[in-house]
Amino acid sequence: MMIRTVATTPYDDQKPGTSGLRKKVPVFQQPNYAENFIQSVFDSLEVFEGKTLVIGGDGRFYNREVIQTAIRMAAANGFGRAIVGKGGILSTPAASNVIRKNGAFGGLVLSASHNPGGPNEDFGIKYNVGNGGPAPERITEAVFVRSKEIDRYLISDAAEIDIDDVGKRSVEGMTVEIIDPVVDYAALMETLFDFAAIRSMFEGGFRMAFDAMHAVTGPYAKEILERRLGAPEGSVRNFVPLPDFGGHHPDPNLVHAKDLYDLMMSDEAPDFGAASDGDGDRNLIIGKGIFVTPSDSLAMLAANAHLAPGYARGLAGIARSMPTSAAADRVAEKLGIGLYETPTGWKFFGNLLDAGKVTICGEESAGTGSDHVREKDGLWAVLLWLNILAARRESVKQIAAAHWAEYGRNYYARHDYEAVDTDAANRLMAELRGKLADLPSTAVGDLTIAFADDFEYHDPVDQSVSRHQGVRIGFEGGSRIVFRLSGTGTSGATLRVYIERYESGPDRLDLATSDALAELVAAADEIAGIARHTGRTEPDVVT
Ligand code: VG1
Ligand code: CO
Repeated sequence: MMIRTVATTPYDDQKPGTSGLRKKVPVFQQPNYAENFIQSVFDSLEVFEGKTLVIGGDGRFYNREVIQTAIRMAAANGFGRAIVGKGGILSTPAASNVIRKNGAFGGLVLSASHNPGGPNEDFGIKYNVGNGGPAPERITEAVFVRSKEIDRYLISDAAEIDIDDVGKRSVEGMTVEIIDPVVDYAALMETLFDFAAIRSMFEGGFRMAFDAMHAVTGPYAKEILERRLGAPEGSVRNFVPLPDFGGHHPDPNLVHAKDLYDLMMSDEAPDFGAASDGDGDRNLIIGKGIFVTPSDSLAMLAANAHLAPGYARGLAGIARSMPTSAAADRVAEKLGIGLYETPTGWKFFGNLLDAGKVTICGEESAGTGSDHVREKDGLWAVLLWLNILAARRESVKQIAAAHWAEYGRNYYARHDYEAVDTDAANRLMAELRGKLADLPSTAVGDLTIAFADDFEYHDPVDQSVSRHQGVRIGFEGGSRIVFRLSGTGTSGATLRVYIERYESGPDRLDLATSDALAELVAAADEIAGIARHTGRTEPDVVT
């Protein structure tokens, strides 16, 4: 075995986005592409000599190759120990837990999350820091700077490392510990939730369908839901992780988890339906006959969290990303706790969680989580819902109706325009930003604009400032439209338009979302010129 210093030349496109570096597999397969990025990460960190690095991924195509590379590079760069999920598998929240539990220096999570996988689809690499959460912007910016000047990387020429058997090996003096990816995570869940109560609910005939979408949560859900909680075999579907996710997008929304949605709306619907994404950090919640928007789910989970043992002490505060609806704000207000509004991306919650300012966090993009790890956590959200259902002995529909009656309802939808021409998308945003000052007080149809700004976040813990995080248009009466460009896509640009309207009248809690939002949808096009700039008259995905 020998450590080699390999000369390389920089790539200019290794800028981490909302959640790490994501590119098409053929881009990652270019000579030294993954190596350059991993070395740029290592070169941007403080001293880690002898420390522990966690390595895992969501099992997608190219995962195993990069796991091998990452282990060899970690050894060559001086890490003392690598903890690797068996088969190269660790869900994102499980990786976060392994980092925290072992006091690791950090971790590499190989995933492109909800993006499709396969030889011509997406791959990704993300670095997480010692608190278990995604690296803050200060680090991701340093990585990008480094990636543009890198001229060498260090790698061991060790032969292929066995990652398929639990146990310890050694590479260049670095210990490689292959661990079961599920055990620690399942144990953590048992400390948070009333497994006995959920188990007896299943014994009483409660039924659920969990769609793992052929992605990483399959083995986790099988173990926790079927083996430990006693859900009948077959409750977890599509549970075998596949490198191409069976050719589907492992994105738990109403488009890509349509089979589950159709089941939950049918006469054969079980009591509860849920799904998770490629790397296990997102969740979709559907009750019998009712889809719960992620924004509403955050609010309902926050309002009921005290019913689970892990949160019986109450919540310190709630954080949500800016485009997420204000439903959680009303819960925070009632509980008399803080509500924090952050930019899109889980990395912005880390400081608030570390400082003990918040207990629960959420994003409209199907991400919910708490201070148990520093990532959003799909199965955690499913288990908290199950715990609440077991404690309240009511249906999802009843819980939602009671919630809306108490707090009012934030009708909400996100419209995505995918693979839009990048220049056209940038022009749309630039034009919008250019006229923000003129918008307040102007009328759009029957609506009047109350405020218009470009969201800027001042982190209350480390005082860092993040600018240009999305254009917000607020209307008199409380409705809101947000425009921003995605930072996770790999082809062209994705324009996201987030639309929200609040209603509290008892006779206005049961509208169809599309009807409730129709006027705002028209206003969004009028204000931003979506069709004019992009040539699109309909969104590709509505969630
Ligand atoms: C999207 C979501 C964001 C989420 C991010 C990573 O980012 O909007 O809320 O945190 O994906 O999720 P963007 O920049 O495309 O809007 V995951 O589950 O893809 O790691
Ligand atoms: Co994800």
